[in-house]
Amino acid sequence: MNKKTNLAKKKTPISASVIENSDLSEDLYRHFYYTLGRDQVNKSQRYLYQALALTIRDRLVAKCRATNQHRETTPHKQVAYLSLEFLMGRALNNAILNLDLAPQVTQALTHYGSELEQVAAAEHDAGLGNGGLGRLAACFLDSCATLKLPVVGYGLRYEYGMFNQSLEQGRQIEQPDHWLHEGHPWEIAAPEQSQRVKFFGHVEVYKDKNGREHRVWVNTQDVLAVPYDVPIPGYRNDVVNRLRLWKSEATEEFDLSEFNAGSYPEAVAKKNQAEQITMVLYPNDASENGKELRLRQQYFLSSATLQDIIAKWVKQYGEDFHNFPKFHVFQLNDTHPSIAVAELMRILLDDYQLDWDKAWQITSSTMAYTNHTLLPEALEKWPVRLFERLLPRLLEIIYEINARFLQQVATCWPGDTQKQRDMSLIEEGPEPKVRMAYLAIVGSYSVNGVAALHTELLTNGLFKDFYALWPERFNNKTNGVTPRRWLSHCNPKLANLINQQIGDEWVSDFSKVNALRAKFDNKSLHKQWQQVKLDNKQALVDLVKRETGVEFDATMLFDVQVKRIHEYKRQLLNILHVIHLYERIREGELEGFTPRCVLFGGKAAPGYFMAKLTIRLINHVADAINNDPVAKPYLRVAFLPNYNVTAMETICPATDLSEQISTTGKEASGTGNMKFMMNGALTIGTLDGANIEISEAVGLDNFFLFGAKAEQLTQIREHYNPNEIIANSPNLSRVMGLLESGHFNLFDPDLFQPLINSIRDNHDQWLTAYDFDSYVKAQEDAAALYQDQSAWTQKSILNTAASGMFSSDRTISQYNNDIWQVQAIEFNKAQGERNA
Ligand code: B1H
Repeated sequence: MNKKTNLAKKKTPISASVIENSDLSEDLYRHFYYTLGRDQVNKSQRYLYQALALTIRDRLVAKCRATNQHRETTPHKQVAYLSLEFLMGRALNNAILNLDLAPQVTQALTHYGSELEQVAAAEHDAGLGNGGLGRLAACFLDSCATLKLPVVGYGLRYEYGMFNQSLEQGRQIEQPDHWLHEGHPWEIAAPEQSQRVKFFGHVEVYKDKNGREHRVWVNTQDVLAVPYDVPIPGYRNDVVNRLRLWKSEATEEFDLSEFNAGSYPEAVAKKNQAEQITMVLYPNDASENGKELRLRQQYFLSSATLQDIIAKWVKQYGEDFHNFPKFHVFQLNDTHPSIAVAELMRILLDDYQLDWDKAWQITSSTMAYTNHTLLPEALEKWPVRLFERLLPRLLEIIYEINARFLQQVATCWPGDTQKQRDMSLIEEGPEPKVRMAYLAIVGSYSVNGVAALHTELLTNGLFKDFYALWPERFNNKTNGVTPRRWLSHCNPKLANLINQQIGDEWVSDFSKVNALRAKFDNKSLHKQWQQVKLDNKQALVDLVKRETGVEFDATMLFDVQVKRIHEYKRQLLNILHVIHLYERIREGELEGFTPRCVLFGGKAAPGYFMAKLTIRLINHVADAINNDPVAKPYLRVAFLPNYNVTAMETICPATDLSEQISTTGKEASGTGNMKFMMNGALTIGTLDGANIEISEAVGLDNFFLFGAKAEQLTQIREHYNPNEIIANSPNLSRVMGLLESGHFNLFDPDLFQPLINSIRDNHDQWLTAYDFDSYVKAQEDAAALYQDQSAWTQKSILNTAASGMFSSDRTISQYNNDIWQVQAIEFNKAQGERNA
């Protein structure tokens, strides 16, 4: 049967093939001219971008529908990945890469005298995340689609994403990121699938005619959750998964009741209150949020998502939930959506009248929790009082979960009441609090950390009592990043070179990159490898010049630290080393000096004083050095404002030396470290997070290791005396001398005193002084090696070659094998034809 008659017989209203086979140039013109109503006069890059995005979206929608249908109609298990953050960055180039449309797009744009690079630059980053945790969720979605796994991301459609950062006299200034301002062509709203989410109110108890007690949550103030779907294309495999982002809106009757009472303005004000929920992303990365609105966001996401999935279940299977765990897994991205545990219980108990044991069996065999941090300030605890007011029914359920759980604790540790207090979901004290991580552990069948060391510290530290109770529940899933965005797309020159050397299968099977290893000593490859790096460095030189005015020199060593600004990440240690290099220059200690450009980038949480002061210090030091003609041939320093996903796409291909220098035990994994490694940077780092696995994969000969080890920490902290360390270290004394002399804050005495004090404090958690000398030594090794370009290039190639295991495809395969156990989507013949 030929395709035409086949389609005609099935009466497919509009087939995917119509779109796929239609001419991309014509579609682009149609969207530009008709959908957007533009003509040649106003052919700004922005409209061209929008028209192109819509053109590509047409092609995604068809595949997305086929994938959805498969997911919803075939009786297979699926995963919902719940996350308060999805740091997607730009979508256009990613879609073009994954659908293999670059040649057609380039051709189509010639009619407008435009190039893809300029058009793509008109897209705003979707910055719906803070840092690593949000970007990990985005990489995971790419890998799930590429591995054809039926996984749907669920998040919030924040009106304002991560703030835009600018600098004024070295200070961070935050500006709102109204990323939706010019529209978001990738999303498709599905208002008919909206859900109602309840807040406030109280619980009433009544008995039915059988004498059974029912608890009803009444007098609530409801908010509507409206879904917006964003397509997530797999790499050249016809699968297009979905990211569903919820927007909060006021319910209609809410408005109406007020309106009837004659209070129109009040009604509109309430509407604002409802819409506030998804107004803005909290920019606090791994530190305290604690605000009521944040808890509202968390419940809003959890409730809307669970209701959505349950509604579909009921439509398909009726109210029999017996098999629900065979078909659904909820992966909780940190504790942020962990209220889902109590919410699923509420839905099953209150909306579908399941008994407690049945509901608990279903809940605790569908939830899985990923922990991303050990930092105490990031461990979520919500005041019981807040819960009582905002989510009274959920608090009752949490109390009941806790009561039953504590019986288990009592059985396991008879008579040990301290153990019960330690493990209780409720922290006692003047202001009792719900410990969200404990709720997540108790309610999940899997708990994982994000790197080997991190998981070890969870099981024998933070969660050791829970590990003793349920060892089988705990597992490690070392993070990864997608090689599509973080190598193919962002570093096309290196990707081409790798293709020439080993073929292109690495793009979807990144373990294959290991084949490069055999060529690490190939001299002609060295030359090409160096040329690619030089070209990429030139692109970064241009970016740095444009954004900061500082002139980098592509022949110097590029030393880069870009990530959130946090004390534990120790940007302060890095800038102390920069001051040390400056002192060497000033003192004429130039023997063996390797000229270098040091780049910093990253945002500080708006209320994080020490992080903001660190940004000022970096900028003051940079100014002093960049304005000193003596330093110019040897050292240049810049702070790139507004570091984001798109900036990283230019930064990581151009980096020689990747700074991963957190205090041991503090960085759960890190993922920037992996992006740099893939792109052939060498790492200078501590044995922290995934650095450990990186150094093992590439070998310590190809990694600049320094700093205290995890097992030494307790002892070091016990006798820590930084002033003595400073006094005994000529280098550190000299650096502190210059810093304390006010050289970098001539007009603002004492400006940097809080930073100085922190270094000199016996209780300095970050051990800056302790690690300084070994850091300087590792930096000297790196500088010396850089002077032997052939040796450096060997190690650069070996780093890329050894980065195979840091693909998020590997990570996701492990999530699937060990936790989810869902089957890859295989379109059956009919679906395949519909999709063809
Ligand atoms: C990570 C966070 C985080 N861990 C709270 N925890 C947030 C916590 O807005 N909040 O309230 C936001 C983010 N983020 C990071 O996760 C770790 O620090 C990294 O080491 C890790 O690589 C990343 C992904 O696992």
